[in-house]
Amino acid sequence: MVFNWFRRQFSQPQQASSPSQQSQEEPQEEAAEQAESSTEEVATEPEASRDSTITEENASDETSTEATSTPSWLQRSSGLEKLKATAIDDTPQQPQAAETETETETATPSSEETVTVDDDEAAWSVRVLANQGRNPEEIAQEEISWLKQLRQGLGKTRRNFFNQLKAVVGKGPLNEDAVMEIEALLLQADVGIEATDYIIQTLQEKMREEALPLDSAIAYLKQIVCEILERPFQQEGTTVTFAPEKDQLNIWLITGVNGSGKTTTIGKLAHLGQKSDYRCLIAAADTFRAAAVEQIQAWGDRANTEVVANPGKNTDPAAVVYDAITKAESNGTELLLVDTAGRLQNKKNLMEELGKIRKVIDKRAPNANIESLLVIDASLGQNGLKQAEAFTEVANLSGVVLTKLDGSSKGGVALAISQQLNLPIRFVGAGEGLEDLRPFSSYEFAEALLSE
Ligand SMILES: Nc1nc2c(ncn2[C@@H]2O[C@H](COP(=O)(O)OP(=O)(O)OP(=O)(O)O)[C@@H](O)[C@H]2O)c(=O)[nH]1
Ligand SMILES: [Mg+2]
Repeated sequence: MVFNWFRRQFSQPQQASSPSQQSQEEPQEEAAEQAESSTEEVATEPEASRDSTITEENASDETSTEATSTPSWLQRSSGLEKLKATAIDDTPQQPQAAETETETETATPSSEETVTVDDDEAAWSVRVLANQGRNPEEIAQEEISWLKQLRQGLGKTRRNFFNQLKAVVGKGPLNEDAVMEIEALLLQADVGIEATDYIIQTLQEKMREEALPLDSAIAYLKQIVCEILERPFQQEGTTVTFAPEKDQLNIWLITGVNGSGKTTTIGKLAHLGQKSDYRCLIAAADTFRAAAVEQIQAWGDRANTEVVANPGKNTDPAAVVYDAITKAESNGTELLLVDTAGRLQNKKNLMEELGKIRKVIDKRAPNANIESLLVIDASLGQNGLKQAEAFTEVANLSGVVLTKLDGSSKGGVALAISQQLNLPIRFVGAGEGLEDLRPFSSYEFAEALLSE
């Protein structure tokens, strides 16, 4: 059975309720308890029997003598021993079940045979997955690797934030001065004024009720962060899961300013699509830059996906898209990814060209599921947001892909996007490789940004 990465089960956006209405002491999620209990089992295991890396095949042999609910690779992990010691009560509000369970959702990613939980970050990844109700049996190396990567990408911001926060709250429970210092930290992390104001106000309301020690302050901050990130998903007509429909044509138009990571994102999406068993096709509609066709062709080769292109001079990008839709219809393509030229939002003629591409798609494929994603380079901070309005107007945006979270980005821009643009973040990129892009999960992002 093929694992559909687009429909990967993760914690769903909470219903619109303010963190200030929610208790910190909510009962632990069942799966989190399971993870916790597996930690206890790990802790009681003799040291000598622990390997950090074993194959799934070996693992299944072991389960008969171990507790049945926890795979032996998880029980044996030395990294997991530390979970119990480091765990704070930061479990989110009851994560809900996945939106719609399909056959593919329950499958396990299976590109690698070996499951390794050999360090704190892998252990952290397992805990984050278990907290979302994931059965440890279903967790695979690929998901652990991705979460580690996300956490590493946000590592600098997280460490800065924690060290400074510790210094602030080391003096005692949070007070007004401490809140002001947290405000400065948030602004430095690119969270933006609007989201920072909201966070600070919500924190202050909470503090009027009770003084917060560090652990509770962090747990509460995570709730606020999740609430902000999830708000755009609660608009009418916005789905939580962002997956192409099987056996239908889905067209995703990828837009953004120069160098934001559009072409790279298309390559990664095509790869994710192929892995998730969709028939994919790429339209090379960046006809502006001489080397653009070659570049997307190279990504197509890497992702094992055909590219429709017209390498001639002064080719009309809308004509390429037209041809690509014709091809997609004739060969049963399910996911057509349209690469476009980078353009500044204030370049009128280029924006008009993009508007024309969108119109051709709408007209030529009225029955397709059409989505339009703005690729934003996270390392640009607030500057990356200025483009959005103009792109929304001409391309009718339905979401954002946030790239380069592994670089010098501070990560907080995700909050600014959600608060200021009210567009759902659909994917995050954290690296230049084929595997370095995954669907966005607000819970995982908040954990990666704010877990010590
Ligand atoms: N570190 C890192 N680099 C990335 C990521 N995504 C893209 N890049 C790099 O950013 C640069 C620009 O990426 P492209 O995909 O060519 O960007 P583009 O938006 O298609 O650029 P134009 O077509 O010129 O507008 C390349 O060097 C990519 O390798 C990412 O998530 N992390
Ligand atoms: Mg490009």
